[in-house]
Amino acid sequence: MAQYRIVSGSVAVISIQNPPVNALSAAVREGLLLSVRAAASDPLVRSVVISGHNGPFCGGADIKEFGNVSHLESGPHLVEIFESVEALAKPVVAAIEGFALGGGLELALACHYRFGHSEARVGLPEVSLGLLPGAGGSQRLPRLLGVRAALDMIVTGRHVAAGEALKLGLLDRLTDGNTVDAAVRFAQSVEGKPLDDRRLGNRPCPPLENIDAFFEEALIHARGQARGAAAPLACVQAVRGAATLPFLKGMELEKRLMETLMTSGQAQASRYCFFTERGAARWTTPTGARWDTCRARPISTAAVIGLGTMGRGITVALARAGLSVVAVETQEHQLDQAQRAVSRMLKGRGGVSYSADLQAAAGADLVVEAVFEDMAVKEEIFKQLSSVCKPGALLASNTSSLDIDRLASCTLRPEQVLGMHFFAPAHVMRLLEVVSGPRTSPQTVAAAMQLGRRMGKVSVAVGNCPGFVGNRMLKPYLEQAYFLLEEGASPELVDAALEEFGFPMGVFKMSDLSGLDIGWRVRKEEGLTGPGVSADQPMRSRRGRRYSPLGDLMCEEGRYGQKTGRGWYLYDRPGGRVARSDPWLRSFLEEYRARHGLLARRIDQQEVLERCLYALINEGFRVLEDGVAASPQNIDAIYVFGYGWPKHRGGPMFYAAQVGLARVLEGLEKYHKAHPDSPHLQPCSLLRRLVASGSPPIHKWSEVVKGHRSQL
Ligand code: T1G
Repeated sequence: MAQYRIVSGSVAVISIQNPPVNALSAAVREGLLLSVRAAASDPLVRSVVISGHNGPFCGGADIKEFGNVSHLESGPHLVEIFESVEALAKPVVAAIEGFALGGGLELALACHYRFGHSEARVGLPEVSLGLLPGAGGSQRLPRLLGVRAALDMIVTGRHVAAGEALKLGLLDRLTDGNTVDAAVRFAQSVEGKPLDDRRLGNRPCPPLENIDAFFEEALIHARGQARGAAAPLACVQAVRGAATLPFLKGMELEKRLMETLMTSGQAQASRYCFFTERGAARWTTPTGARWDTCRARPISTAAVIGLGTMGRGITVALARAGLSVVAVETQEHQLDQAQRAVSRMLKGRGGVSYSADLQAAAGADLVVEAVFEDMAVKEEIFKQLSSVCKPGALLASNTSSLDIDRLASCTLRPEQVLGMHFFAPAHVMRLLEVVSGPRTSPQTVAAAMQLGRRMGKVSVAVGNCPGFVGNRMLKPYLEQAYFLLEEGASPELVDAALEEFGFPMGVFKMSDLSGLDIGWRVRKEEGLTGPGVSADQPMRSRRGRRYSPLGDLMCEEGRYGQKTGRGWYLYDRPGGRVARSDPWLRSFLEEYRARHGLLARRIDQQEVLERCLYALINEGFRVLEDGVAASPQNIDAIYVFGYGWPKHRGGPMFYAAQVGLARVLEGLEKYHKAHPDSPHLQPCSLLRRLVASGSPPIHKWSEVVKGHRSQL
């Protein structure tokens, strides 16, 4: 787990061995400490180089050990090991290739010198796991870089490329060659030199002006970074300790803060997110074969049909992944605009050609249709693509909810038809729902999943139903928010509750951003809106279930949201971003309630959260029951990476488990009793079965779902 060898007569090279990322497991920690002690006591050794075996230096502490106290307690602690490294009387040089992250960078900070490959990257991403650098990083980094630069790295958790790290003083030397060889030569060159000023633990933190004001500001900024998250605040406190306390006192503070975070529900949720992101890629077919064992068709060329906002983003995402892309738009003016927009987003990078003729898609390995969300228009395009495109070409639709199998029926190649549902902006948002219809082949899904990974997406394979998974679950969430307005809440109250929970944007601000008219168009297509409602269907019910026409009425007033400068909030101009309360809305809601005999009542934030989130979670159980998602973890990956669900809350299904399934069931029963005309509040039978079977942990839910038809 830590290889030890002597090279060039006097240099001990300690190589961390724990593929794939050389994580600091108990065995590695054991081996590392023994090797450091061996180097200290070996009279032949005059200097030491620490490296990572087979590429990466070290990906940090072994996350798989967290939450497993016996593992964490077994083997020496990182703090103890790093103290031994720093105290060594012989120079220790870190040879960093690939990455040095978390505890890996903290190890490098305990070394006296840091040598990096020019392609390497370093960082302290613990905050994204709901933690803080807990092995001296919060105390050593400020002493090396100064408080500002160190705080930025620790609170954001960002990876820093080697060039920047050199400029910051985080790395002492860079090399394009073999990092270990270069580090060995460097180690020899510093043998016998004094080490005291190389020991960061001995160094005072560089002074900072107006320290109280600085950290006050830093706390406000950290609070805004992830509402309700504890880790960013603890990071600020730890760095403040580095700036104001002696090293050992600062280390005690770091230890206390780390212990609090490590045992918190937020760290558990963030860790769960880390693994759900990676687990989603391990899609399995109904026969249990993993998609990455399916022979996936290689995709090197693509065509995008329709160059509106989504089509442009998809074009950029594909080009950035190295594909050559033909971007097709039949409307000339739209084509010109798109060409300029895409070139801007690609910053002049090539790989994209443009055409107004669908025929240009003939040679593509994959075609992504991204035209107007209208089934008739899409069906016509799939009919043409079926005859235009070469045999074997995959035909994907970016539709956000329409029936993939109906599109497949318009072609002679239904097994190569699928959905690739990108999220706006498509070149930024990480989620990709890969939608398979009943006739889509596993190879087709596998090809899309692999392409998604190449684009840096979190690809999740889902089944075919209205809204697939994400948008299907969003519907009851939005519906309950509208009902709460009818019952007395304001958009501000609802949004404040959801933003306090941790969403970057509440449901009404989100609607204003995406545009109220989008949902209005879908409801019109479904015959739900406005004057078309028949006499026996009063304004507030459709097909026997409660319906709120509030969104329709807002659209009839031309209040589409940011794009028209007015929606649930007021903006300073069309396209404005800053939401302000609109007095008009208050009287609009009062008149609406009076007209429909609705008596406004006081609604608290707890009810807002339960009504909106439990309705969404309940639909998630229905999605599992229908076999449209392969696991609760996949649902959570969809909501964290596509819908802004706060990572420190894990995802809707993880959150349900954390709240307690019995409590969610009880809440749904209470609200369904009060609102029997809202079937989304009626507890799903799978939830009942899980509670009846003792609310097993989330990774065991699939045993209760087993036997259900799977669409994957
Ligand atoms: N521990 C355990 N397993 C890890 C791991 C880690 N630190 N990092 C990755 N893996 C697994 C991962 O689950 C996957 O496994 C496989 O390695 C490949 O990962 C004391 C407390 C390093 C940039 O936050 O950012 O140090 O799914 O697909 O795309 O202060 O992994 O194949 O079974 O992501 O090449 C801090 C987390 C820990 C780094 C590589 N370190 N990892 O990306 O591969 S806390 C981190 C990453 C800490 C100290 C604190 C990335 C990567 P499987 P992958 P990749």
